[in-house]
Amino acid sequence: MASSNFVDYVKIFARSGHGGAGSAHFRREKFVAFGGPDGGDGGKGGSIILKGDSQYWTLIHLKYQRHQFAEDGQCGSGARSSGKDAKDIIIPVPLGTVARRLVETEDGETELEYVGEVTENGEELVLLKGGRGGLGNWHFKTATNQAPRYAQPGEEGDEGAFILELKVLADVGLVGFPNAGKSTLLSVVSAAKPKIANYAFTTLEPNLGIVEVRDGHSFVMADIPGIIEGAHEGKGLGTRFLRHIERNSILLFMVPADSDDIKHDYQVLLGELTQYNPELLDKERLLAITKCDMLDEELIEQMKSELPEDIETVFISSVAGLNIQQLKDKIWAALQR
Ligand SMILES: Nc1nc2c(ncn2[C@@H]2O[C@H](COP(=O)(O)OP(=O)(O)OP(=O)(O)O)[C@@H](O)[C@H]2O)c(=O)[nH]1
Ligand SMILES: [Mg+2]
Repeated sequence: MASSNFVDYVKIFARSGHGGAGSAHFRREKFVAFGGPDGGDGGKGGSIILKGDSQYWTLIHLKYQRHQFAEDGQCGSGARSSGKDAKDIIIPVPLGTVARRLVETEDGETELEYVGEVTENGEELVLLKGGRGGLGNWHFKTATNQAPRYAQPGEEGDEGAFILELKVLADVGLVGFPNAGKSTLLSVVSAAKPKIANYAFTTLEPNLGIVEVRDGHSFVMADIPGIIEGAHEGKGLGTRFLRHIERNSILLFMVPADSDDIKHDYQVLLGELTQYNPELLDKERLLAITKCDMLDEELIEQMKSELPEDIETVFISSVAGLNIQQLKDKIWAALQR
């Protein structure tokens, strides 16, 4: 695959800071025979936190910063002075970032444990909490122990490996074989400028565009690489890109008008989606027959009797601008349901 700037999957190693130790200090002053305990508390260790930032669209900034280590809290000292808290490490991530932690199971396998996801600007997700600082010795002074030599140690930090993955947040995802005209549609309904060409797998990474409907309404469309029969077994580019449409509300299937068997093509696409994740079939679907400028009216009429029954169908041509507004309206209406 061509090298790509669209980094939607990174593994990072992170460590939060230890808490600083509490101090076991005793006050010493001139003319004061027995100074009391005055050891201050330790500072908090730095946490590792993801923070949603709508200025970011990829995870590429983490590709070369896989190690994220926070500092330890400072130790407490005399005169009840607390050690400084270490700074948290705040990692900006695009909206739609999902974090999972690599954990080892009892039988030595590694598993991914869901930590959470960041979907809003400014939203924070703590990956690893910094250790609490220990309490200084003056906290432990009691009636029977006026001079505790004990102070609490700082709490340990934590470390681990995490997989961060970006799931594109779009309203409608385009599903079709290579060359179906997906990118061309995106290019005519939005300002996006995806690469378009008359060969399979022109699109190697998802493209997003904002589609204006009317009355100032808009929705986000995601153009993803084409799917072929057997994609779930790794054929073509496989199905890894399907994760980008897992959270789309609507799937727009696209089959070109020169297909030999529209019903069959639609079933194959549906089958690949089912193999990947059957829940994808719970989503609302629309079917666009693309490139209708290549056919005359008569053929289109004939085709109408050969369509799959369970899906609303629109005949479009991105090149000729045929029924594009109608398609946008149908998508918008479906999004309102
Ligand atoms: N005649 C005609 N050709 C079209 C139309 N839409 C797309 N095409 C052509 O079909 C070819 C494939 O278009 P793309 O938009 O790149 O197709 P795609 O589905 O994005 O393909 P992949 O990225 O490879 O999956 C290009 O040569 C387009 O010019 C249309 O409405 N009419
Ligand atoms: Mg394309």
